[in-house]
Amino acid sequence: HAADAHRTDLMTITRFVLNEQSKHPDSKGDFSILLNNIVLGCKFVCSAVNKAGLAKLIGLAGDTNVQGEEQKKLDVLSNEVFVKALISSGRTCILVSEEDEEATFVSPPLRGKYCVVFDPLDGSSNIDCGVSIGTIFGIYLVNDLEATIDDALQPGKNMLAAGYCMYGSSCMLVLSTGNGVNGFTLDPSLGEFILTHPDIKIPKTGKIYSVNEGNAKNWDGPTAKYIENCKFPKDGSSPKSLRYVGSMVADVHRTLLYGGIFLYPADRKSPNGKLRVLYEVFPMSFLIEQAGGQAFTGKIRALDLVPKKIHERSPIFLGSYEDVEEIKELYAAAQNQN
Ligand code: P6P
Repeated sequence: HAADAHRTDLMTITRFVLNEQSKHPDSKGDFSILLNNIVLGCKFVCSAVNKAGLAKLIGLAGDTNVQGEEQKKLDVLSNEVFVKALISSGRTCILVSEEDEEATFVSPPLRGKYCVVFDPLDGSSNIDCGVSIGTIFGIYLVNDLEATIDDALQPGKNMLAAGYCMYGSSCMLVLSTGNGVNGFTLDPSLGEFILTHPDIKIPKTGKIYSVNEGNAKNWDGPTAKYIENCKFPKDGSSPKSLRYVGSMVADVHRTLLYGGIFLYPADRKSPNGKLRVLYEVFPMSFLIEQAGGQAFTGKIRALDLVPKKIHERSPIFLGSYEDVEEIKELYAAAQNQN
């Protein structure tokens, strides 16, 4: 009856989070309440994204966000939903969103002890063509509730939890609270995320590299050499395949499940790369490390970075342990030559 038990013993994300909580006897459940509000936000956005084409939500909201990108209605909607869900949880004191130039400070009585950094709808330029997009989030503990912006500028290694929700052919939430990585798939008929990918481990090496080859002329030496090796392996092995969606959640999700490496390097055009430290680089690096992989900035371990600004960017190389090790060696060799 094991198979039946599996089918009828539904491990919902709510149950999973409460099980995690029971491992911390002194916990009062604040973290579980916070996570459940994030899950609620993901369910809402999943529904809105799936209806977008019909609900004419697609199209420009007219405004532009702090990144100077045209803001689409779903961006605005998703951001509002997450900000409200996080504040109403009564467990946050600072919110940093990709969509908001300034951090949001939560005042009493709804103030709590967590800082949440998030991109409510990453990859949103892909909304109109139906490519998978996603929400990315990370959670820090804040010791002094009279929080300042410095409480949001913590190194990624301080994160208590990180995750993403991918809105694609199915809606999948991938989460780590520091004890490995688990994947939950939304069952729309139940309105529940069900554990479908327990204890995800990234393969030690992969046959896929994921980068925007259109930036090749701007790459530095080590990146150019690494990509060259992917295409023309010196050891006579077969070349790697290129897979690049252009939506970070989709590219990282595939890397996590199939192995390989995702790269958004620095280049002459963007010396700090394009991806944002707090709510893209850190959460994805946290997950990849928890799954047994590595995340590297070209100089240091990504999670050791200490951001100075909430919308700071960083180059990122993340994925299978051995693949990232190769590019680390190329950067170290270049460093030694200088
Ligand atoms: P490029 C989407 O706009 C995004 O922020 C990430 O989701 C994605 O990985 C990256 O930008 C794609 O950037 O320059 O390759 O189009």
